[in-house]
Amino acid sequence: PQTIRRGDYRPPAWMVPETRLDFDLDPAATRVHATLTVTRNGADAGPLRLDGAGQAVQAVRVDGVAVDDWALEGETLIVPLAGDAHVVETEVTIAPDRNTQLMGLYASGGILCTQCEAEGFRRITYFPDRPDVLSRYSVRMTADRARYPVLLSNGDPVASGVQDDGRHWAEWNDPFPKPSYLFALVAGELAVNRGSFTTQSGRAVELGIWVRATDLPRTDHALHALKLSMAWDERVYGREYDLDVFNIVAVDDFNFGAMENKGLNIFNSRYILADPDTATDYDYDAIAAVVAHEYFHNWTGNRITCRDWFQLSLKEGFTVYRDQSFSADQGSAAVKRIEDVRGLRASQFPEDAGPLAHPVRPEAYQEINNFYTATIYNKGAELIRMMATILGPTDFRAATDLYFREFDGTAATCEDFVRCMERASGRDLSRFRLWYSQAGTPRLSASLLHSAGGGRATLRLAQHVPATPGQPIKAPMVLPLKLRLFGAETGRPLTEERLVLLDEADETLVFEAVTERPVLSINRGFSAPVVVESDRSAADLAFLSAQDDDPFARYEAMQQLMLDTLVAATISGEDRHQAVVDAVANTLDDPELDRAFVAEAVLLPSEAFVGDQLAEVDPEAIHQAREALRRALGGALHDRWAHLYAANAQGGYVYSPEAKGKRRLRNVALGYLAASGAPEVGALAWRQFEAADNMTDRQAALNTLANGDFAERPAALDAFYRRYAGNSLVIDKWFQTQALSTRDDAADAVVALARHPDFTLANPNRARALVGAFGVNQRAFNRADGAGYRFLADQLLQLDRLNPQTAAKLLPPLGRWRRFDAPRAALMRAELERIVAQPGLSKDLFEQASKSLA
Ligand code: B3K
Ligand code: ZN
Repeated sequence: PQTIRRGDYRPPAWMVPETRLDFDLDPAATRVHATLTVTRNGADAGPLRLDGAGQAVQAVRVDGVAVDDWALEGETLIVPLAGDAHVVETEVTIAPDRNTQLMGLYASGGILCTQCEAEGFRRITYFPDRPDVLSRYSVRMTADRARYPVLLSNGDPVASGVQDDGRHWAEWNDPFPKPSYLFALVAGELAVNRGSFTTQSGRAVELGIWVRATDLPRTDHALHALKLSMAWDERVYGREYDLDVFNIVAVDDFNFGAMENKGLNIFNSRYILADPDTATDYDYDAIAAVVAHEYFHNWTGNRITCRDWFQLSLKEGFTVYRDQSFSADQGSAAVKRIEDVRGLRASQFPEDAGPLAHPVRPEAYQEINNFYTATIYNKGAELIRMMATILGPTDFRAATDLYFREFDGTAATCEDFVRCMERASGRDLSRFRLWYSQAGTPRLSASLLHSAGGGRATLRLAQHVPATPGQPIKAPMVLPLKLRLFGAETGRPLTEERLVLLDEADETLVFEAVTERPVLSINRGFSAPVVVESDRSAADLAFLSAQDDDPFARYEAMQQLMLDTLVAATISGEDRHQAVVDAVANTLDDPELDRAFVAEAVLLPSEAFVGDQLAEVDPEAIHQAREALRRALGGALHDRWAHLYAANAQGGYVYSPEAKGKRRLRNVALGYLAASGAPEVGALAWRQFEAADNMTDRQAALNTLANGDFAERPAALDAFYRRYAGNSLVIDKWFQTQALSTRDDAADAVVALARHPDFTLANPNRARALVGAFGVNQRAFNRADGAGYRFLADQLLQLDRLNPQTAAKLLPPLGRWRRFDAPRAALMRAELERIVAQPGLSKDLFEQASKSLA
């Protein structure tokens, strides 16, 4: 496959100011007639080159006259043009019902819909399918009126009519020039939940959430989240919506979470549909976050788009930062930060430490769909957050205002964004830019010395950025570190919080008048996305977990204490449980703390995260060590868990930060009760399972029962399956719970579930629920005999024939072989080699598998 390089960027030879699309919709054969007004861009004398994929050219006309001097170069249509401005028409036929890749125009449960980012538009019609060609679109759709009563596209509806052959048509106009990846259409039998929003300048916007009629009762939460997002973006960034309508459509088959098409977002139904009986608190939060994310793209992505795909984090990193800030404002900002860091550590840190590591602004790719990664999204968001921290709120807002003013209507670069940050603040971010070009998670070591007599404390900081593929040597980065010292004896803060910008390999900070032994609180709020290695003792960590005034630092101290304990137990079998038990008891006994925070703080780090701390992952030893600590916590604090379980029971279901916090803590307590081995737990969990008036509690009870050996286990799995038969989003949970099982038989159960009549690789949510979840079940996936590796490779090879993009997304667990013992590494490599050798493999899967072998 061909490698595309960032340095090879050239401006387009032709622009397309106007695009007219005429669709004659039919699932088996849709005719697409495209009329492009093209103008030569600069001095380039070359022909017009239009990207295509999979369709056959039926006709080409230039300025109204049929021509036959066009040629195909691979799938690129080359049309020679004499002058500098022409009208070029093409006609093609495509088959949405045979589109299993779910890119371009496809059918999902009888609905015709599109997904064009990154390069799906070329599967619909011939076009310069690159983000820096902005065009004004007008779209006409004609379709069977009974099967496709609703016809939607970008922008505003302008006309519609009925024909006497049973078909009808609609025309939509989008006044804002946009790249082809933001094109969308939807045709289907859809019901709508309507709302309205009046913008700060008084524009009335008609909102619509379109779903199957039976799903309509589950759309209020999404609609509410949309209104909150619109108001938030006005208040926090001064960004107003710019069309008269904003539509969202939910479909069941979708490669990603959702898509920000201008004025017509298309969503995976799992990020729209919710009611208490079928969606957990986690689902509710994720829906609000994704609705906000896609809405925020209207400014960060659509009004200002990306010049080329290497700049993807320009829109994704910034938009994730924006949706994280939005969610933080809806409830506990501290808990939101904890969740985001947990996510970063679970997905981005391993990526940055493995064979697929790449900078936030990559240098090269074979398949751009492989670069919609945690690095581009979540590390990208951390970069924006660091700049916001360095600039402070006033300058950061001035900088984003400048960015919106200056780049509105253009296709911009990450460099353009950083320059706005510099210009508005007067700061020099030259060295900060390394965050865009250097991959790898920096490691920061911090050691604090105190000379009791002189009252002086010395903090030595040293950073190191590990080598990553193609980048053996790294320069020191700019790390914004929030830190503070506390007195070990009095518990009082000894300093104010300080923001230190570390930009050398090492640096020493001196604090005077430190009259008692200081304890270091560092990287408060997770101000820099780094790994901190400090020499803080268990006692100091326990102290911080109880005393630090920064809630994130408090959580972090507890996590570090737990991690140190688990690492020691894994390596040498050492039992240091008591320190953790005491610290957890302390946290549980603090009545001032938010319930949701307590629930997060007392959870043990995942097995995978423990593995990330070790030179070589021993999945079995880690599992045993973690289970032993869970048992110890469960047993030693049994009465507290039982008390919390009872005290946090609630009457009727409410969705509010307080109610969520109580549910969360109560379910964490249930988990620890189960770990304690207390005999009453099976019955307790079963009662909760049966009596629950919401999915959060029902699924938590199911997880508890499904992970253990309880007599109630088979009945719970069976009852859950029967109760929700036909609701595919809930059946996904049923598969996922079993794929994440901590039981000894998890791998065998997963292999069997892949033969369950409800399992299909054709639906990405279902594939992710079983195959994706299994890949992150460290112990089961890495079973010593390689059964997990073989299963994943088998599934990927099958899925690749249907949907390469989703297959490639599920591959990374196989690429972690360097982290394991030689026998496991050999088994993983053998599966990767089997994948690479497969004839007809997609370039998506080839790129990920071959890089994973290197
Ligand atoms: N921009 C889309 C991602 C499309 C993924 C294509 N491989 C969703 C989002 O980030 O909002
Ligand atoms: Zn996005």
